[in-house]
Amino acid sequence: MKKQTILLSTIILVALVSLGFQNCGGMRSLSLSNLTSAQAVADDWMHLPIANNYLKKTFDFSSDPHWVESRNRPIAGEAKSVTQKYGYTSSNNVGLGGGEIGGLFSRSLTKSYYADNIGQLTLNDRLRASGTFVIKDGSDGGAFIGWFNSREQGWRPPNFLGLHTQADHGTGYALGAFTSATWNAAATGYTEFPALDFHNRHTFSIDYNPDANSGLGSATITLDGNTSKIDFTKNYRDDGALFDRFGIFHLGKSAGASIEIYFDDIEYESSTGTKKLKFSSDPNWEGVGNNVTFNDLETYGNFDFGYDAENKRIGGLIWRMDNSTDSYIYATSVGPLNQNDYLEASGTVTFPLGQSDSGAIIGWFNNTWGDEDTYGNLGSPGIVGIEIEGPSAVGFYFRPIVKAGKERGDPNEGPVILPDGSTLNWRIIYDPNANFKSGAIKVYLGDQTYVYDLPPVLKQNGFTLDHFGIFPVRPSGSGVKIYFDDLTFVSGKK
Ligand SMILES: [Ca+2]
Ligand SMILES: [Ca+2]
Repeated sequence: MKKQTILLSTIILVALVSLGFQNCGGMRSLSLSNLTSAQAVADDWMHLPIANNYLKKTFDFSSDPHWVESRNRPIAGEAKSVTQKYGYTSSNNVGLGGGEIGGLFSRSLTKSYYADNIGQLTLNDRLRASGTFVIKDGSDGGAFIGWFNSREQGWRPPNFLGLHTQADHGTGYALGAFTSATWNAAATGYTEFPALDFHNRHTFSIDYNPDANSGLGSATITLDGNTSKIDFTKNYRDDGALFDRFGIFHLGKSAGASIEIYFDDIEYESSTGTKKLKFSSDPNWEGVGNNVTFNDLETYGNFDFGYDAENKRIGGLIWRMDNSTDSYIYATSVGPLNQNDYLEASGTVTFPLGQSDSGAIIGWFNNTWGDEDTYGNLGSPGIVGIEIEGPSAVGFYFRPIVKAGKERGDPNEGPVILPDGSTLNWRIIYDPNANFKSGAIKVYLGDQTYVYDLPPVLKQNGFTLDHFGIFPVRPSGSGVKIYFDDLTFVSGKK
C-alpha cells in the first residue's frame, strides 16, 4: 500500500495532522491546501467507466419517500418533564443581600439562557469576571456562567469562556472552560478544584489575558482561593471566539437531571467596560426559554430521525446507542450489491447539533443486525458509507467507513464537519478496482477531499449491501442532529 505525506494547511486540522502521521498506513490524503487539483482528481473519479454499469436513484424529498423505518421515532413514554426556572429573583440564597440570579436549570437540548447583551468581545480582549454562588440542590444537572454567543449553547458550547458548574450525587464541582468558535475545547481538570458542598457560599474568578503565555493568551481560574490555568494554543487563537452575552444557561445534554444554583455579586467585562451587579434591583437581562416547563422527548436513546416533512429532507436526532441485536434505521432497499460493485452517492448535509461522543452513519448497509459477538461493532456485517464522528479534540470527521463481517475499516482522519448548521455538498465513491484491487473510497465534503485505501482484509471478507440510509454509531454516547437532502446513490446493477 502506498503512503503519502499528509499536507493539511487548515489550522483547525492541526490535531488531525498529528493523528494522520501516527496512523497513515493504508491511507492517502490529498492536500486540502490545493483545492483546484483536488477537484481535478475528483472529476477523474466521477468518470470511471465502471460507473456506467450501475443504476442510480435520486430523491429530493419533496414528498414522503416512505422508506423502511425501525425504532427511529421517539417513544412518548420516554419523555421527561423539563423545567427551566431561572433568571432574576429578589431572594437571598447566596446570603449577600436580597436580589440574585439563578434558580433551577435542567439538562435539555432545547436552548435557554438569561444574559446581558454585552456587545461584542473576542479573545483579543482582556476578560475578567468574578462572583459568588451557592448550589442548593441537584443531581447531575449543570449550569454555565460566563461569556457566550447567543446563537448557540450546548454541552460544550462554542464561543464560551467561563465556569461550568455541575451537581454530582449530593455535592458539586466546577471547571474553568473554554470552547472556540469551531468547537476546540479546553477545560481545567474535573478534580483540580475541591468538591463544592451544597448550601455553602463559593467564590470564583476568571482572568483571561490575551497577552500572557507568549501572546497566545491564558485564562486563570480561581475557585474558593484555589487557582488553575488554561494556556491557550495557537489553534484556539486562530479559531477565535465571539462573545455577545454574559450570563447563565443550562447544560445542553439529553433531557433529565437538574441543578438549583444562585449567583450574586457578579463582576464582568462588557464591550462598554466592567459591570458590577449586586442585583438589588432587576437588571432586566434578556431571557430565552428560561421560564418553561415542557415534555422533552429528547431523552437519551429516544431517536427521532426519518422523513422531515417540514423541511423536505431526511435526518434528525440520532443517539449513539448500546450494543443491541435490534435495527435502528431509516433506509430504502437497494441491490443487493457487494464488495466488487462500484458505489457512489452524493447530496447535501446540514449538521446543526453535535455533542461529544456522538455520531451517525449514512450509506449502504446489510440490514441484518446483531450484537458485537455476532457482527462486531456497529452491529451489521456489511457497511460502506460515511461516518460522522469524533474524537472530541477534533470535533467531527465526515469520514469513510467499511464493515466486512466483523472487520471494520475506518481511518482516524478525514474531512472535518462543523456542527454549525451550514449546508455542504458531499460525495462518496467506492472503486472496487482501485488500490491494487483492494478497493478505495474517496470522500468529498465542501472543498475537502479524502482518499481511503481499504486494508485487503475487507474485500477478502466481502460484504453484501441491501439497503441505503441512515443509522446510529455504537456504542452508547450522546446525540447528533444531522440532515441530508438531494440524495443520489447507486441502487443496483444495470
Ligand atoms: Ca444581591
Ligand atoms: Ca429537499
